[in-house]
Amino acid sequence: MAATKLQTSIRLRATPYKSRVERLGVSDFSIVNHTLLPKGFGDTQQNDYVHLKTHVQLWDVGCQRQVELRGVDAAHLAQLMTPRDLTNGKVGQCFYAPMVDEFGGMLNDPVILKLAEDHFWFSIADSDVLLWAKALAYALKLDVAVVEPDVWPLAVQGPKSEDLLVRVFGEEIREIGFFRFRRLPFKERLLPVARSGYSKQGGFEIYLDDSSLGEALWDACWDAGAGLSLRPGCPNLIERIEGGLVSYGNEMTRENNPLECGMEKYCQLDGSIEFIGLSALQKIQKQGVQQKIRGVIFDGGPCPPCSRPWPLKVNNDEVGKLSSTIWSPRFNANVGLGMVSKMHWSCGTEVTVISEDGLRRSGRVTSLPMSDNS
Ligand code: THG
Repeated sequence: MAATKLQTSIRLRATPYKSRVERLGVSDFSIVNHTLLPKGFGDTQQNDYVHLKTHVQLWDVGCQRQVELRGVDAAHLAQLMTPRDLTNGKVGQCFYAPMVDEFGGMLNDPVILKLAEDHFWFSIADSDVLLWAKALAYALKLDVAVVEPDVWPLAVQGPKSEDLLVRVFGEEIREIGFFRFRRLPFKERLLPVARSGYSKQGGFEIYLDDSSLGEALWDACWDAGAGLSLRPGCPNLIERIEGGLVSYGNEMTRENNPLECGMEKYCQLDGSIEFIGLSALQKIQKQGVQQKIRGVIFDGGPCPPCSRPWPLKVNNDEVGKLSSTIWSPRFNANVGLGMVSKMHWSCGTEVTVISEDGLRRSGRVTSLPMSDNS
């Protein structure tokens, strides 16, 4: 069967880096937040994985759109939308934070940037946070502007990221702490540059706030890569699964609560802060959750990435589902992420994975991130 192509349109938004990723041979796209996300440059996930862990990559993650809250009530609205305690946060900090609805169901898992006491960006995963935030601001008559600004993150990931960005922004790059950002000059602008990103290999995210400078920013980073084996890249499925980085819409949806998703540490449930979903989450915490996200390492030869959930079985009983899967060179086995029920979530539990090619593969439950003795 011939491969079908995705037909683009204005509604499926391009990022300011599109001409550059096309020139570098992008071979696959996905859509996140109604925006194109490059998913490959013709090489295998396995080769991209080795490169990411050894060198440095430039990722067009413009699809990580921002929802901006600005005004007197911005801090209040930000706190209403997440169980994570933002009250002692400093300007220049980033917070990985679950967002939940009134039932405690996951709405998103953004990185929140505190730009000023009255100014926040929610750098979102794939759901329409803008509409939820606008509705809350309107219904609660809050004094806050809720907009999607002209901001397009560009990620630099891998062990040589710091050396690369020192060439673009200077030595100050080395002083940025994990999940902190500084505003650094680029072409008459001051761009927030954070030590963060959707990999565990170290790196930075540059929040370009003027799409007309997209090509110039890409080129400045690209040209700085001489001698560093820089390649274009994208979030790598193998590295993400091994690192236990969960993906909204895959590992979790509105059907799940943050306590099932390994986010207890980002949930302040003692009543000291008020947010939408507090009483629901307190009740869930009291009852205890019945499932949690776990890793699974399983055999049976290289499996395809899953396009629907794969059942996990113990003695023919379904005990969970894998929502992301791929072959891992590091473990010389397949790796996956998914919800596993309470009776079977302890590490080392043996499970059978039913992959969509019909095979029954034997595996075991692991903690996250996966470690070499997993
Ligand atoms: N960067 C930015 N925006 C994003 C993502 C990103 N939006 C969408 C998506 N990724 C959101 N999901 C995540 C998931 C995990 C992390 C970041 C965003 C992450 N987690 C750290 C970890 O697991 O090691 C924990 C960080 C902490 O504890 O503070 O980095 O990647 N801008």
